[in-house]
Amino acid sequence: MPKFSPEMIRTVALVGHGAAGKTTLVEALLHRAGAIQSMGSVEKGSTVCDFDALEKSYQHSLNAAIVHLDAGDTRVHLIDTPGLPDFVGRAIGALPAVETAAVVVNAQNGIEMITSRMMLWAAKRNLCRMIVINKIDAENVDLPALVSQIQATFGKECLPINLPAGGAKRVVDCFFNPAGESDFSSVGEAHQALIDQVVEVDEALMSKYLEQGDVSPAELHAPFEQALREGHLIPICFVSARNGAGVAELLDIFVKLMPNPTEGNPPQFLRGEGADAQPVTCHPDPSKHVLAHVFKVMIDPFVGKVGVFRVHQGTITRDTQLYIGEARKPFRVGHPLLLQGKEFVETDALVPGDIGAVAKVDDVHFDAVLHDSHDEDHIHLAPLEFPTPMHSLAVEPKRRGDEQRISEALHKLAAEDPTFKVTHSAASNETVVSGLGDLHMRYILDRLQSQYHVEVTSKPPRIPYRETITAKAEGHHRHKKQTGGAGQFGEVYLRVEPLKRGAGFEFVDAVKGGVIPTQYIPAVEKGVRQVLEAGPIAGYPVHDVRVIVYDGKHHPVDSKEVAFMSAGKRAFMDAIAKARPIVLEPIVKLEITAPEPKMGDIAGDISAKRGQISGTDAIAPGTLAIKAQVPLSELTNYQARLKSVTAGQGTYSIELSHYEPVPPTVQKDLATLHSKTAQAEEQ
Ligand SMILES: Nc1nc2c(ncn2[C@@H]2O[C@H](COP(=O)(O)OP(=O)(O)O)[C@@H](O)[C@H]2O)c(=O)[nH]1
Ligand SMILES: [Mg+2]
Repeated sequence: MPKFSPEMIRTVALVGHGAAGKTTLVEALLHRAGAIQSMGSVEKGSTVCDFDALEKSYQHSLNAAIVHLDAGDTRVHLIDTPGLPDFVGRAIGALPAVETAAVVVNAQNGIEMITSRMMLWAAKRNLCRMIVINKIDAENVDLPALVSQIQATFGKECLPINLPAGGAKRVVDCFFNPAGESDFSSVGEAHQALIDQVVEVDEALMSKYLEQGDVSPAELHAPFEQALREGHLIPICFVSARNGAGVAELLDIFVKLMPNPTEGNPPQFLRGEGADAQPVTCHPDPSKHVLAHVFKVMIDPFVGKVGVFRVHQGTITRDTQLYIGEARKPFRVGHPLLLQGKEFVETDALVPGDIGAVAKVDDVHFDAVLHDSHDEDHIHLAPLEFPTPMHSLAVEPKRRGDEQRISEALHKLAAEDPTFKVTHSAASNETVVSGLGDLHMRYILDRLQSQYHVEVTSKPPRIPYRETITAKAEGHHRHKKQTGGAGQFGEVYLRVEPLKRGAGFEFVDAVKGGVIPTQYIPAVEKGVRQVLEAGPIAGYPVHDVRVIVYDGKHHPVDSKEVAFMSAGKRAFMDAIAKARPIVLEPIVKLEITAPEPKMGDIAGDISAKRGQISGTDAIAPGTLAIKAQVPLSELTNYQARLKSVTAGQGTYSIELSHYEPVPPTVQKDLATLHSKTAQAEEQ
């Protein structure tokens, strides 16, 4: 029998902006629960969660780290996530593993970029949310103002569940407790406000409350969970990870108030893809079939591939045979493992709510569903939305002969990180790596060197322009060759039509009466697709085009695949040339956070970069977020630019928005450059 039933488990991801104190807080919670003897520190590189060599040298969490602790009869799984914008993919990835997102706010800095993002992402993922205000011990913090700012930003459903007391040396509960002394506000009023908010989800309880003036904590439990599930209540609590104030109380809140796996919102499992996907009900029941979701993959040179998963249904024991996704080959779990930072702890069984790991399973991959029956085939979790990696570098080996090793290492790094992509650009023959920012890229290059012992040089890649057409046109080509023996013959008539931006490519076979025999149609399509890779104007991929092949001719002896391939290719090139082709450029959503007085300069700079400002928000007193749409090609080196404009006080993020035609002068330059390169290659 497993020691813990799902009702005795809590799962919490600590999320929020970098330096809010999440890693230190996990340390304090582990210490409080007796899981570690003494508290480590981020500065000394001695915490359980920031165990990676690069985390120690950057003094920032770069990965999601998983720990567990036992508080009385309850097991609490905690996920410490990185808060730097560049590493936010690993925080988003951890959300499906938990019932509760605890958004940690730095009392000194107030609401920051990742605070707001995480509040939103956690809500989108249907998680119960709470806000933990940390560093209440620090100098110059204005906690009443911060609470008002939180309520103004995230809504009046954000309500204190405890309050600082004794000059931020401790906290006083306001949920179970209707009276007491606090540093500001009033315990009585906070208690009242909480109950008012909770009873709103339960009419019967509401009338009872209005009649009798109070309800017992026991009666409040179910509506409290419901209010959390519906986002109708977002409790705020106070801690100092440094002096320990509120840490025991926070643990108590996790145990007594936050949802167990049967009380949280159920995971969004689906069967089938796209619009046909059907929701699959999953029960946090240890006796049913296993359903577990891999939310993190680590590739360790010594342990091999490690998949970290959350169990949502069923029980995994030493003998369990598991399948990965649709794979037909089961693997044996061996010993189920729990994680404690870098340590693996063997355990007997993992039940719904548990976060565990399997090591040395090569096929395990990020976002995989593990199951123990083919009834669970084709099940996957509703896809997560990650920011699109837009920060790219073209990389080249420093030493000749390292190409293969570098490519393997990069693909391993990409398997661990949903916001890191490796692509090979055929147009420019470049290996391009993309991530969320400069720091992310530096981390990848550091990992290449420290873990995989390969070095690369890097430079800005070519901008991923696209080509498309703006009019319908006809194309024709007759391929005929008679050299010695058998000839080659194929003739193709086709039409091209522009498609909606982002629609991609469509190939329509409208040939009647077998004038092009069915077996040659794939060859025609293959020829057409060759042109898609490198367009006619400047050699960029062609997008958003429909090709309709409607007529042609064949020859009973001389028709061959090569002939139709060539005819398809030439006919398509013929059609594109007449279809008023244009070059498109990527436009990104740029969001900059900076002190208010710098906004004038930033806005001027954006206009000079052909950008358009779409809005500004006050996100904290004195700090504005400015949103704009700017061509990616104008943002090469923007990090350095923003640094000089804001004296190092600005941060920004970019995300792909859409593609737009380039100005005619740019198109002309790109075409000239392309024909020069093409000439140079021919010589
Ligand atoms: N004064 C004060 N400093 C803290 C507290 N918690 C963490 N810190 C410091 O804040 C910095 C960032 O902490 P860290 O745990 O790495 O934050 P994370 O990025 O959210 O994980 C470190 O220098 C910590 O020592 C706290 O409660 N009070
Ligand atoms: Mg951290």
